[in-house]
Amino acid sequence: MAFSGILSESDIASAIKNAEAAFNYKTFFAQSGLSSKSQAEVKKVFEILDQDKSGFIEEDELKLFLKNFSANARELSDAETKNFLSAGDSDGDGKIGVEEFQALVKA
Ligand SMILES: [Ca+2]
Repeated sequence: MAFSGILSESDIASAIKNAEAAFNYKTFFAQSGLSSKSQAEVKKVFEILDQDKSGFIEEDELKLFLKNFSANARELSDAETKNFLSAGDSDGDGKIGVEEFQALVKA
């Protein structure tokens, strides 16, 4: 899987299961183990989430956030996506860059 060598499959499975009812990025980052990873590892995860390799995670990519971790996971709702985006987008350009993502994961 995409995150092998970075995150454990069982941690990802619990994080996904917990996000089924309601998604909270802080909870997800903690349960998946991402919040305890190095900046370099977090950057690798960012590069996977940036599906079109634009250098930014845009709103449409954020909506599919959980699907990167499990193909069967649900899409985020519009409200969850907007909440996630506004939490990470500290310079207000409407997308999340790698440094913003690293800061959000460690917040
Ligand atoms: Ca992108």
